[in-house]
Amino acid sequence: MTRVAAPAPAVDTHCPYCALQCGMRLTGADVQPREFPTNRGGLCQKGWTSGTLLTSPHRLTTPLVRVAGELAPATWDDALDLVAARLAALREEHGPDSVAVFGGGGLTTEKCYLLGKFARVALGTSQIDYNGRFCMSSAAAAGIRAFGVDRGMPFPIADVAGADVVLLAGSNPAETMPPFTQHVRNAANSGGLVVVDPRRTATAELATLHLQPRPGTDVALALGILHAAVADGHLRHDYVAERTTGFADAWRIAAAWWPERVERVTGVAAADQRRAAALLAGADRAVVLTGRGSEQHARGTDTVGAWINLALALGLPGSPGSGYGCLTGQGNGQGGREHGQKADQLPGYRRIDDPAARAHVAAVWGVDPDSLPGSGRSAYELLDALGDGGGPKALLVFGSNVVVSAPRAGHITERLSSLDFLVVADFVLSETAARADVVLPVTQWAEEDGTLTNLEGRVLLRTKSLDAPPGVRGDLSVLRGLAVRLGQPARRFPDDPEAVFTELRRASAGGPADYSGVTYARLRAGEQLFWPVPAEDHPGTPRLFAERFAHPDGRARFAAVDHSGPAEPVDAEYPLLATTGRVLAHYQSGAQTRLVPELLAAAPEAFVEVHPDTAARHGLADGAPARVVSRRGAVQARVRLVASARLDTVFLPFHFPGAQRANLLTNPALDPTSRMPEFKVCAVRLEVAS
Ligand SMILES: Nc1nc2c(c(=O)[nH]1)N[C@H]1C(S)=C(S)[C@@H](COP(=O)(O)OP(=O)(O)OC[C@H]3O[C@@H](n4cnc5c(=O)[nH]c(N)nc54)[C@H](O)[C@@H]3O)O[C@H]1N2
Ligand SMILES: Nc1nc2c(c(=O)[nH]1)N[C@H]1C(S)=C(S)[C@@H](COP(=O)(O)OP(=O)(O)OC[C@H]3O[C@@H](n4cnc5c(=O)[nH]c(N)nc54)[C@H](O)[C@@H]3O)O[C@H]1N2
Ligand code: SF4
Ligand SMILES: [Mo]
Repeated sequence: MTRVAAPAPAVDTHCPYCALQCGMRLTGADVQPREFPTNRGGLCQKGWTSGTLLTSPHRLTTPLVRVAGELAPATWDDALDLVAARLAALREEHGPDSVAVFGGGGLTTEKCYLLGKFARVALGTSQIDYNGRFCMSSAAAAGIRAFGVDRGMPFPIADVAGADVVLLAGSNPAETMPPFTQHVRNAANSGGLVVVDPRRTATAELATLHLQPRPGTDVALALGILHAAVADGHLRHDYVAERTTGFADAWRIAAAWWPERVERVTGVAAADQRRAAALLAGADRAVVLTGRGSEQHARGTDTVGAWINLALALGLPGSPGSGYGCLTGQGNGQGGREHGQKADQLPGYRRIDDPAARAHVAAVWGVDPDSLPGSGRSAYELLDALGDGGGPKALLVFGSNVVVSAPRAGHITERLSSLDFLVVADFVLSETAARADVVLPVTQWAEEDGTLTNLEGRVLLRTKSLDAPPGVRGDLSVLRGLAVRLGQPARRFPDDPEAVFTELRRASAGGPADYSGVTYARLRAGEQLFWPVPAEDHPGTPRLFAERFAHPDGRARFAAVDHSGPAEPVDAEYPLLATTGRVLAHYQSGAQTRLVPELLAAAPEAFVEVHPDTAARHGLADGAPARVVSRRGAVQARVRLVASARLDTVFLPFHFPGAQRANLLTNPALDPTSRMPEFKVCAVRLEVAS
């Protein structure tokens, strides 16, 4: 008699990729879109094909250990015993900071939390940071400075949909969050979509007004628009007096940036700056949003501060249907930056140097507060210090592919090679995993429960919908297995996601990102919970600033910011600016999406967008292989002629490996506050490739 397998039940869940966290229904590995406020039934190509990797022959199903230079299959016990023994020996010989941990904003909140606890308690190291430092850190720092708290969008996405004017600075959602473009349709239809991008992107094509500044000049542009708004009588005096501080100092600088002067620096016509100011000021409801284009700069915190200043001068933050927000990027970009995988942070968005925070979290963890290490190095500084850089000798990576995604990637790859010991937990053999001494194969999104916090600050439950293949283990179980081998009591490292979340609720209680009232039961019941949720009977906080801002005086702060421009100027040898970013078909380092046949076919290789006149001056035709060279390295990429490009700027996506890595070029100049590297601008020259 043949056995008929019961049909897999359909499970409502969310996409494994970006922070829009589109709602989808999974039946086995089959994906269908579903109605959810962020996607309203839409999905992008990555979402539609996201089931492919679940059954892909490329996924890892057995631990791998390097033997005589080659990765070879091993048992879990052997692999975990080896990792624990090596880490313990290094710690014994060189101290706890000789072992480092690198996390990711794609990990569920439970994983981020347990990873931070594992580093501080099981390893005792201060050396932990994560890829969100490359993503959200400048917006986070600027948000904390201005508003006293960092929640990317402090209002639900419906407020964007309801706004008549939306200004998008350095964000290209038509490629990075396609279903999001529905939410700016109202603004576009009513003549109020303003897009600030050096490239004429698919998003800029939707705009009423496209401002096309020279990369790295957003501060000047925002000052010019602020200047125009004030000069034309649009300053909201009542709001500024009642709800803010610091306008006079900010204005002292903006007063010197009249639009004609700004035009000379940015290339954006003075009339267009005035038009942007008038559009924003004339709207009933206006929203200013920033993306990585404004933020990934050596002055990214100030750049976001300049856009926030504009929003504050017009009275937007905290006013009904209006506001400022940043568009968080990774699936759990928000939750992943709140619960302790950041070098200076403890769960609940607490500071690791705050004695009260240390005491609270240590009590939850059952350890002595004095045993918790202090603050560690930021992501780039950590990677730069590895091995013979004088820092940690071993690195554990969970959820990042730094060989492709870190700035100055050639140098970082060398640092990784100089480590005594590299461990990578992943479900595919990423370029970073391929260099590891031990690779631990883990479960994927659809094979485990876990929570994520989307770009709105809404906590979501992603529910298990199918069993993992034999041989793989969850990240939580890997951490538990290692912790126990390092001498920790097993109960301190639960591997059940709900048990971890229950502990996290207590650890976050009373902190800025308070999740204590969120429960799996409430999430399963479909409650819409935006943090903070300080009690189980608390409805959550969709809009953060309606009454007051999170500073002790309740007021928002203008930032006294001035234009300074990119860290690396152009010169005769490197006369062009290169900027980097994304295309629709690939996600991040491409570790996942390059293994999905439809996506690889849509975008098979690196390219460099060049203005036809610039290309011609370099003897390059459309489709020609080119070399793009910076002070740090050279990239192979095919020329793509783009008539709307700026003459002084080329663009490369960063999704491709090997010699096609855009990050061979990028400048690791760091923002002084956020420690964000300058991914969005460096000086290059173009050459014909042989
Ligand atoms: N398809 C796809 N979608 C993704 C991702 C992905 O890898 N692929 N990743 C997700 C993640 S983690 C993130 S962080 C988001 C990122 O989402 P976005 O911020 O939309 O993405 P980027 O392409 O990095 O940058 C946006 C734009 O910034 C512009 N830009 C460059 N320099 C400047 C500048 O100086 N000023 C201004 N104003 N603009 C500038 C670029 O031309 C680019 O069009 O996307 C998420 N969604
Ligand atoms: N030049 C340039 N560089 C950039 C950027 C840019 O705009 N320009 N953007 C930066 C930004 S915003 C970001 S966010 C970073 C992202 O860059 P990366 O940090 O490299 O991000 P991913 O490529 O998503 O890598 C995630 C890895 O973790 C694995 N993974 C996914 N989920 C899990 C999980 O649950 N557990 C484990 N153990 N592994 C998992 C994936 O298979 C993949 O190999 O890149 C940054 N680099
Ligand atoms: S927009 Fe983001 S969340 Fe939605 S389907 Fe695409 S990658 Fe997934
Ligand atoms: Mo990101």
